[in-house]
Amino acid sequence: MFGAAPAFPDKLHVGRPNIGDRERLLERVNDILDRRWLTNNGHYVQEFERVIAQMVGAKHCIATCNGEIALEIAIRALELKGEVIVPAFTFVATAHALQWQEITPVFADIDPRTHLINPESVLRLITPRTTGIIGVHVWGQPCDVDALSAIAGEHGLKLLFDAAHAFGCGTSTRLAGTWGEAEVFSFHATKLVNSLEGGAIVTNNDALAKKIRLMKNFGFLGFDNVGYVGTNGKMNEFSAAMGLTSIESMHEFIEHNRGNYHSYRDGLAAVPGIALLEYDEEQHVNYQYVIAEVDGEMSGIDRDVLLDVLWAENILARRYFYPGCHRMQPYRSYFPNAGLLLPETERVSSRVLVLPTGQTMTPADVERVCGVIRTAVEHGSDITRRLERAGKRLHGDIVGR
Ligand code: T4K
Repeated sequence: MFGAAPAFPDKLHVGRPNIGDRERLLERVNDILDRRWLTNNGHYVQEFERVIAQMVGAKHCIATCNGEIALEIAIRALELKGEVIVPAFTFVATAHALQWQEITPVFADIDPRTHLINPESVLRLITPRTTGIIGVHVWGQPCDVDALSAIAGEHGLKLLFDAAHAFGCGTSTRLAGTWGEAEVFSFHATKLVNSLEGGAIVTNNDALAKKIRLMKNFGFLGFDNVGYVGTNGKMNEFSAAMGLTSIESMHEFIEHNRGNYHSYRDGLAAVPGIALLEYDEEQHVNYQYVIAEVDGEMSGIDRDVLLDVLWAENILARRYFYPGCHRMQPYRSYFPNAGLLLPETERVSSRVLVLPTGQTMTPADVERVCGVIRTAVEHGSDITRRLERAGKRLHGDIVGR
């Protein structure tokens, strides 16, 4: 979010929240008000934690106020320091969670096919100062967990996963939630399952879970007894009620997303230079992200021009994770030449366009988006010339970025 929230109800957005059963949610909200227990490890937070732990097969789940704070707490509880290797192609929260604690994020490159951290790139970045690796299950696809675990094991590094996108995702036999020392989910409004704002740390490590639980509650060991430097990372009861209600509709959300993904695939199949990221449908996929890669030469239209066309048509596609964390501050100043070591991140982040999906997108909406893309590609060079003449960047101008 940047500046004031733009309210565009008539527009097709990436990130429009999925809403579960309203009646059920309101019942829970009323119950919370009746109980007069609004936060601090309340009834619904405990239930939310139990449901998640059971679902993903982890021994412990600690709910938090958001995914970023969950990452910070997990990083601190794991005692990471010095340098930690993360992909450059991720939401900036992954890097900031380290930098906020004066740990240097060292940026690894990605596999251009999956957009996931490349273990060979990780290997090349290990130094005596490295203490950990954070793999990110980008778009919900599981990282190459075996390769990352082997590297972490050989070099004595802690392995943490940012599973912000990956709730309900995994391989064919295992959901994200039990890999590495711990995994972190986000339940932000834009995620498949949302608790308005929210996150969770899941782990099988008893001692780590205990420490995280204390850290997210100011370090309190008991009344008037503080044992750690803690923070306030607690989830409130309304968020947990929303999260539980959202989980109950999760399979409907996934089915809806799956339908949208296949409609996009059909609608864009014959468009030159536009390729959708292929999910491995043998795996658990939540289809929360529809990722198009725009090859400007083949399509005759640059990704950013196509984005402008979509915005002009009230289709608010996004360029996640442009321009890559290494090109954002403060990292750009710290590592001005990082791009030289990140060729795939540079290329992928200049081509990716995230298209709207989720419960609010109907088949007709998806067809409309595909139609605009088909027309834009057909008239690519003409549109580019006109936009240049007008000197206007629509999507940038509207949100002020
Ligand atoms: N790690 C990874 C890999 C992540 O992707 C994220 C978050 C995190 C860690 C951190 O987790 P959290 O601390 O957020 O729990 C959005 C989300 O805010 C963010 O959660 C998400 N990743 C990221 C990929 O996307 P912005 O800055 O793009 O948000 P914004 O305000 O521009 O909204 C995105 C779209 O959603 C817009 O089209 C508007 C629409 N929207 C948004 C909200 C909040 C709605 O239609 N309704 C809404 O209520 O970051």
